[in-house]
Amino acid sequence: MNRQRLVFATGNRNKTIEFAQILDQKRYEVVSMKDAGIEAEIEETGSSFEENAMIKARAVAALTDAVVVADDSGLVIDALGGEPGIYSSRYLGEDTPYDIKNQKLLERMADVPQEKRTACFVCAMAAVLPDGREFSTTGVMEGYIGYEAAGENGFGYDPIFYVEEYGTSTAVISPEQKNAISHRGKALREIKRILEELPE
Ligand code: ITT
Repeated sequence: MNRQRLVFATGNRNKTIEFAQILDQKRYEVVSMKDAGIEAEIEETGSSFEENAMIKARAVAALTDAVVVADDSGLVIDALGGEPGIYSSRYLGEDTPYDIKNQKLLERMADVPQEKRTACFVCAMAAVLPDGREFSTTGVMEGYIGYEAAGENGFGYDPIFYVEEYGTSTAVISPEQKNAISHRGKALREIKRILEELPE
């Protein structure tokens, strides 16, 4: 069996490590863009998570003979018309600390009653093969925006995103507990299944 090189198209090192851990290592050698010597500033110009994931995957696939996987994710808050959505990392500025972003969202949600505080995390994954075939998957984690930030685990918007399963935020539960129910975990397991079932 030939081990195939797979480039994970992200600037986020944690995403590459997580992906390498879940994929069959005997079949795919997962490398970051940096390790593959690929430098690309890709503009996320799509109007959905799926479009943005595919834009990233195609852009990197044009620069390599490897399999390329990319993802795009974010937080969708119903009471705010879907904000921050595909602009999650750019919300209030790319370099603004997340405690400030989270505080701002809590303020905007201050008068929203419990039953209208629904939200979800979405993750779209796109894969482009050297022969041009394309695949994509989407994972969703349903929850609601709490009234205060809680927890130190996770990253980004986790402290204000609460799940019914645990009655607390995804920054309180363990990484394993989050991974089992998360948008990224779901999209990842689905793209893993597709990649591992491809005929060699
Ligand atoms: P790349 O674009 O280089 O992959 P990125 O970290 O900017 O890296 P995204 O474009 O997918 O990744 O942006 C994800 C945004 O959504 C980011 O601002 C996160 O804070 C937020 N987000 C996504 N998944 C999350 C999670 O599980 N917990 C908390 N916040 C999350």
